[in-house]
Amino acid sequence: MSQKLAKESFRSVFKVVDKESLRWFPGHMGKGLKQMQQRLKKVDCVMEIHDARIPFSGRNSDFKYTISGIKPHILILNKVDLIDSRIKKQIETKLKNECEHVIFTNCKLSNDAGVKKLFPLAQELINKSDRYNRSGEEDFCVMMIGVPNVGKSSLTNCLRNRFLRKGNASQVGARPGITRSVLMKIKISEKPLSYMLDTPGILTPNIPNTEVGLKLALCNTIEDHLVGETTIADYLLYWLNKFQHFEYVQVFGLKEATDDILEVLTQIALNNGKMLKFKDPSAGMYVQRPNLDAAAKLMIKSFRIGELGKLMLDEEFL
Ligand SMILES: Nc1nc2c(ncn2[C@@H]2O[C@H](COP(=O)(O)OP(=O)(O)O)[C@@H](O)[C@H]2O)c(=O)[nH]1
Ligand SMILES: [Mg+2]
Repeated sequence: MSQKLAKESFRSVFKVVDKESLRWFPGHMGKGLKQMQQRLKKVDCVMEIHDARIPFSGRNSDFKYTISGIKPHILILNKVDLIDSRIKKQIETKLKNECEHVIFTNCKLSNDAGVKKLFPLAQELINKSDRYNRSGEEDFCVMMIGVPNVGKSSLTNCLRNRFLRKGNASQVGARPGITRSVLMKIKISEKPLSYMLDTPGILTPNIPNTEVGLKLALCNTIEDHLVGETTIADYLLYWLNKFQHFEYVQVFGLKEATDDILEVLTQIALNNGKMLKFKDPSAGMYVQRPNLDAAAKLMIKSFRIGELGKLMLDEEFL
């Protein structure tokens, strides 16, 4: 059976057996959001960071009610190294009515073009804005926000390092002996004097349905154990088949594309020597079977490090 022919035999929807297990997050942010709203008052520009593999899924826009139309807002799509660069323009166009300023970044790259653009853009937008309650302040202040694991800390470090590399040796964030928790701001530019809040704001992902939850889990934004590795791996397989990304067949050493997660996990376990040994009382001897949980972890990892191709999980929205 060829991979193309196999398409008809793949699942057309992804069914999750245990609906209760899908309550991954409490639906509200409560105290965290209130604190963030307080901090937002002290900044001139909000840098919202999200994972480029899910540009339309999982973003939490609650903060917008505080800043909408008041403070400049830049949407940063990080981990751009993991998607096909040819679709960047399409993503940007699609997001235009939500956010005018979209920047793609790769924090793994020193001197990344997107990272370089960020500060000049923020300064330009702040200069154009009326700065609301901060018009009396001379220094600029920026805050980074986003859901877990999208790269807030990495980007903060990139921006800090860029500034330090320019020969600004003794900056607030670079002095040894100062505990991070005491630091409130990191200087990222001298002229105009600009700071970034040291601790990024962590948003709770927005999960309107199961598929968004599973995409967020694949991108490591929800902890794996909350969803279950096998469920995440099965969703990945479903998604790869649905969008005809068959690189996995070769990567996992399969004979052909399949919709059967047990078949895939068994093969991955065998390839990687992930076996469980246990005593079979009826036979009175030790037997081995594939460790499917370990295999599921390996499968998810393959996706996360880009082994299965440059994949953008929101493909259906383009
Ligand atoms: N491939 C890739 N990985 C990244 C990038 N930026 C961050 N990461 C990785 O994503 C993970 C989460 O990053 P972190 O900065 O801790 O995210 P935070 O939770 O938002 O602060 C880490 O393993 C980083 O190494 C990027 O641009 N590309
Ligand atoms: Mg962090």
